[in-house]
Amino acid sequence: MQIGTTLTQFLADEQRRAGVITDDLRILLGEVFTACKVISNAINQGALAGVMGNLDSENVQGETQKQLDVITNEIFIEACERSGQLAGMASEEMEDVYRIPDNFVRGRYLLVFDPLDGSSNVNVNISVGTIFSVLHHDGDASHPAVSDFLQPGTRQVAAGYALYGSSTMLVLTTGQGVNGFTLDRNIGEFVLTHPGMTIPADTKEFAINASNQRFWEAPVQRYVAECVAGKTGPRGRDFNMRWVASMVAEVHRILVRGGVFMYPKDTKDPTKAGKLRLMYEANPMSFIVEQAGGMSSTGRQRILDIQPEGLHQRVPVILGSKNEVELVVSYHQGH
Ligand code: AHM
Ligand code: MG
Repeated sequence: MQIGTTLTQFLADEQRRAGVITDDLRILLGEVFTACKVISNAINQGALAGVMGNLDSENVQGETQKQLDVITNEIFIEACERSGQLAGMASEEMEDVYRIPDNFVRGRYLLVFDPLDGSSNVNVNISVGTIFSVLHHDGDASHPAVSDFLQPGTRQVAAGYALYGSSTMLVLTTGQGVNGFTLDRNIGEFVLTHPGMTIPADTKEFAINASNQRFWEAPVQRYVAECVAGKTGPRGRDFNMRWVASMVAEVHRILVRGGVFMYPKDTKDPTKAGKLRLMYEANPMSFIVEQAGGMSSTGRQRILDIQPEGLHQRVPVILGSKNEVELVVSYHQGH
């Protein structure tokens, strides 16, 4: 019987091969993967665990928290705070930086995560995910400040997501391409199933929440109208549309078969620059997409180049197949 390459083995091989991964990073990522496995089990239990409801609380974004938002955030903290490699963590579910308590060894990394992305899907049994990003920490390990986290996406050390779909997958980049692993529940290990993932440059599939159409800007209106016009329009071919309402599932589909995902700037709420959060949604996903040969932009700027101004900052996101994203960006020029 063939075991295949486990994620643990893969990282050890990569450390020897490319020398980018350190022992410390490997240890930290190991705890992140453990957290994802625990979350996978929790989600898999579904209604049996009795934790599918909403809480009375709101997170820092003013969104109603689900029981599982809070539980998955706690799982991540518990698994990762004892890694010995972290100075602090930040997440969608916590307003402030989480500093590693005094009773744990601290390290030189920062971890940013969205523990349960697409959580509106969880009680209808549709795919959800976890997104994470690892940054270096050069400052005081006992007291990391918000400013220590505000590094542009180009400085990410590693980024990845877990997708809790019909199978659980872990997709990872450390800046040497993108690899996908599937959780083998019989042995409790992620096994390499999707080596060297790349995004086709062209696509006939796009993803956008069409209920926001009246709020879109002209460049996005134009792009979508041209896709919808299909064979008889300026694009000369028919397009398909998908919307899962889970960015992890959306990005995963694009990594497997190409496509464009857009949560663009709109006029729905002028106080918000976009829907998705830069630090723990847009940046890690943009790192992965670029490493897979795709492109990621706000429409006006490469996402990875943005200098963050806040932990929970929102940005417009247009990512996926290179030629299509370039086209959407070209429609923004001069707008
Ligand atoms: P969440 O992190 O609160 O779950 O929100 C992020 C999600 C993305 O996964 C998804 O792309 C988008 O929000 C869905 O938005 P909408 O509710 O407009 O369909
Ligand atoms: Mg999210």
